[in-house]
Order: sequence, then C-alpha cells, then structure tokens
Amino acid sequence: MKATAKAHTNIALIKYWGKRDESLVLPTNNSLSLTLDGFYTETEVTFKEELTKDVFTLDDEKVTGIPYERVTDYLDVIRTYAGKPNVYAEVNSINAVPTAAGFASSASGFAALAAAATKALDVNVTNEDLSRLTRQGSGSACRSIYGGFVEWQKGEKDDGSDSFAVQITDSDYWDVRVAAVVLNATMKKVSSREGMKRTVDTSVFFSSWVDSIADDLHEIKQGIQKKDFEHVGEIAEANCLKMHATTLGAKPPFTYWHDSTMAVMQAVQQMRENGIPAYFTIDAGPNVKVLYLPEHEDILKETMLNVPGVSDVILSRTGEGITYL
Ligand code: 2P0
Repeated sequence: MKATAKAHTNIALIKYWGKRDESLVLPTNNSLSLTLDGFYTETEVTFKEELTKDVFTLDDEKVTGIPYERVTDYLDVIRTYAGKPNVYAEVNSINAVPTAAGFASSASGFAALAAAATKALDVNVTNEDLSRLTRQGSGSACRSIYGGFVEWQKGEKDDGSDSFAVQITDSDYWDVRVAAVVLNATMKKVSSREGMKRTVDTSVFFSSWVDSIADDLHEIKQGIQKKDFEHVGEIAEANCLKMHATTLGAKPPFTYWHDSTMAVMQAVQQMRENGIPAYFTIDAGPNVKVLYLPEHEDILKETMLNVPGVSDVILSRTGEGITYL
C-alpha cells in the first residue's frame, strides 16, 4: 500500500495549447517535448485503511485549499481506475522544481503522483496506461512518463482512450540542453488553464494555430531524426511565437510577456547573429527557456545573466522518464 516515484518536468517544443474536452483533459493538437533532468518531483503515496480523507504534504508543509482539492480529485480518478473507491492516502511530495524557474511543477507532480499511487494500489499499468491516467491530472504531465523527446498524441476518440504520450527518442539519444532564464518580473498571472480556455473560446487566431501544427510536428521530427539542431530550434521558436500570438487575438487580449521577456528573446537572436546556435521557447509565464548545445554552455549562461531583468540561469540536461524509488 506504499510506493515512491520520481518524475522530471518537460519543456514543450511544439506546445499543447487548447483543450477539446476539459474534464478528460483532451487537447486540440499534438505536442512534443523534451524531458529535463534538472527539475523533478519525488512523491511517496501510502494508502491507509484508517484514513477518512487524503492528506497531502508538499516540501514538508501540509497543503489545503485548491491545490489539495486538485490532488484529492485526482486520487479519485486513480481509486476508480483501481476499483478501490474507499481507501485514502497520505501523499508526501518533494519538489525540485524552483517555482521561480517558471516551469509548471504540475507536469512532474502529477506524473510522480500517478506512478506512485497506481503502484501503491498494486494496479498493473503499462506506460501507455500511466500516460493516459496522468493526462487526467494535468495535460503536459502525460509527457513526463518518458525521457528524451516525447510526443503527446491528441487522439480522436471522445473517451480519451487514444490520447497519450509516446517516446520518440530516449534520454541518451542527443545531448541537447535547456537553460531556464529566470526574470525578476512578476506579473498578475493568467493560469495556463484559464489562458488556454480563453484562447480556445475567443481567439480569432486559434484555428490557424491548430492548422499549423501538423507541419511543425513533421519538420521537428525530421530535425530530431537528423540531429539537426538549427532546424529543431527554428521550428520550436516559431511554434512558441505562434502560441503566444493566439493570446493577443483573444477577448479580452492578454500576453504572458514582460519587457525583460522580449529582452531575452532579442539576446538569443543576437547570439545567433554572432554565430552561436541558441533558440528560445516560452510557456504560460514571462520566463524564457533557451535550447543550446553543450559546447556553448558557458557563453550562453554569461550572455543571459547580462540581460537586464535576468536574476538567474538554471541549466539542465535531457532527463529520464518515471523511476520508482
Ligand atoms: C505545454 N503548457 O505544452 C504548454 C505550453 C503551457 C504552455 O501544458 O490544464 O498545466 O493541467 O492540462 O499542462 C501548461 O498547461 O494544463 C502547458 P492542464 P498544463 O507544456
């Protein structure tokens, strides 16, 4: 009745941006990510007969309110799946995803929770089952089941049975790295859930975004197969810009960018003009992630730290999928 799992976060190079079903967390487009070694969550789940409700501790602090509800609602999904609806758990998580780095800790969090909870309940799951189950906690989390480059296939069915992630290459395939460029900027947040929904419901650019995905996926997969860093980076950067363009076409319009976000983007483009291949991508927040090759690590870090408004640069290699501890 007890198990511990570790999952890494991931950065999308082709973004998941839009749901076709909010309760089952079914996306409107396929997405593609790289799992990151530097950022992870370790979660221990213990089911106990004597508990009358779940207890959730994150970094040694008891969690209440909406974050607690999200975990306990998700455990209901796992309990139903396991056919054990009336057994509650003690969940202890340690997050090695600095909040300031602007990574959604929900990706590593829900992947580790799904893996530990199913194992603690002694449910036999394949990685495909686990990805499908994890998706129902948080969409991007379904990609964290695997290491390396991973594609989340959106699926076509209404019940979500064909919506899960598949591994494209393992974590040893190619030493591509990612720098999380942390900004001093703080902004009133539009959560990714809310931002995605507003975009789907109101953005005049949303259908063009969806229509552009098939080509981007085809191109980036060719780039990965050929280990063509420039091609992969160009596609990823352009895909990110398109995702963020959809928010400007929403009603009311919004953006996740800060002036220092733009400054980092320009610094990355300037590096390319100076002959150093580096490409940016940005999620639902102001911080920037930069894709680079190991030989440019020092210059990349130094350049980013010199951009006004940058407070830190955290480097990461490619990471592995779920492990049980
Ligand atoms: C991604 N993002 O592909 C995209 C790019 C943000 C921008 O997935 O509602 O926390 O839990 O399914 O996965 C962030 O959204 O959203 C996200 P839910 P999630 O990584």
